[in-house]
Amino acid sequence: MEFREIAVIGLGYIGLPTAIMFANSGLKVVGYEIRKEVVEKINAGKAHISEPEINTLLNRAIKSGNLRATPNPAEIKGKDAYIICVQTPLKAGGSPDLSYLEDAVDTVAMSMRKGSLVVIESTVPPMTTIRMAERIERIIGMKAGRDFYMVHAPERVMPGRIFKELVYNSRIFGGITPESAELAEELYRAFVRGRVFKTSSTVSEVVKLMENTFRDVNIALANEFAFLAHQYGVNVFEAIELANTHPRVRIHTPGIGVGGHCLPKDPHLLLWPAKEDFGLIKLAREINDSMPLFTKDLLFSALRELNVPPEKAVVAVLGLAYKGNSDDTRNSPALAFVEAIKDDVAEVRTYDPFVGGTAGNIEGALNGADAVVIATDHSVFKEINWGEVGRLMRTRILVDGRHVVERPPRGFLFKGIGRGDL
Ligand code: SAJ
Repeated sequence: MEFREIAVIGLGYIGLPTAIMFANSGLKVVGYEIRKEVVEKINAGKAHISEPEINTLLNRAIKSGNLRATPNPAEIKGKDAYIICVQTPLKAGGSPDLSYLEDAVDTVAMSMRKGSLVVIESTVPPMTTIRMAERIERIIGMKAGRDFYMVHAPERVMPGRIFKELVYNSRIFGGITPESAELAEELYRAFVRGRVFKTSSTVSEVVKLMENTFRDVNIALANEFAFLAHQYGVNVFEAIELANTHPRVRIHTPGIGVGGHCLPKDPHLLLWPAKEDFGLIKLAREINDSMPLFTKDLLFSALRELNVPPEKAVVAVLGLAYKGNSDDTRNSPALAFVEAIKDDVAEVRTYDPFVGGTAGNIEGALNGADAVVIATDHSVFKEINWGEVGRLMRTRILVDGRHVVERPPRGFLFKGIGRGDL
């Protein structure tokens, strides 16, 4: 089938870049987005997410007439393909909230035509794509795999490199039928240069969740190594660097915690439909979620060492984003850390060059402070002249939650996650 006109449902971190790539590859793309303020910004050529190159590429897509956004479902009728990129957050109890996905699938069911290809890019629990195909069958009476095609096509892009990775990363297309996967490859070859692998929709769903669960469990292992390093009096980063000289060892980086919209959530999605599991994946989640409190212990041990009563302490937190050089604070361990200390110290000041904070700059955050805690590995924090800014502080305590500082600056009482050597 020749793909000429498609609709992208949900213009967020993944949907908008994906819609732009298809539009700039020559397809006519209508982006369906329920947030009217987002629709207006996009049609004015202004992206609501920060990603290198996005405004240039968005403007090209809008000016060419190949992309427009709309909140009106009537404008996505009869398309060749529908790409669903909506969020699949967790509910308070840890179970997935698939309501956004179900609403999107219902909208597509009422818009699609015979022969349409429906693609779910969202990260979903295993067996969801099949269930959504059955949902469409019930709504419009067509037969999945015969009258319409359905695929799970997970994304693997890293914020900050989305446009490059959309083109060059390998992709997996999991079809409810082999023909569905073939059609997905034909559609995405409009811009995908990476290798393409085709499989079933359930294998594709499990693969995506395994990728992020693998990462989350390995970060938890690195965090446990850091915990042990404090007891053995070693620098865990030196040990990791040496261990990683082994050709088949790749130990991850310990830190203040695991944030973002993927790793804290995906292990729960992977386990959700399972009747039982061994407990390793859940325990890894608990270890990673405990790291802000581990960092709080480092801070309070430093305050004790210098006889600074916590209730009198002014603490500056540098970094609020969940990862370096990002403005995304979703599930950020830095925010969890601020929450964990704010009722036990006199004052918490925050500064993040990408997010903002209570202080307008580093000096404002550190002036008169007793302690500074690095909670995000923004590159700019690697350039801080601690000799200079230290002079602004009342007491000079530095706690490094993201292995930003290699050598403890003179005149500071330094504590770092995994720095058992100090
Ligand atoms: N982190 C560590 N130690 C590490 C690596 C990361 O503490 O060694 C922390 C980071 O600081 C951050 C969190 O974990 O708080 C997540 O970091 P991340 O680098 O995994 O970033 P994400 O969540 O933006 O991207 C991941 C990526 N998945 C993998 O690398 C397997 C990305 O490719 C996925 O597309 C994305 O999840 C997603 O959308 O699923």
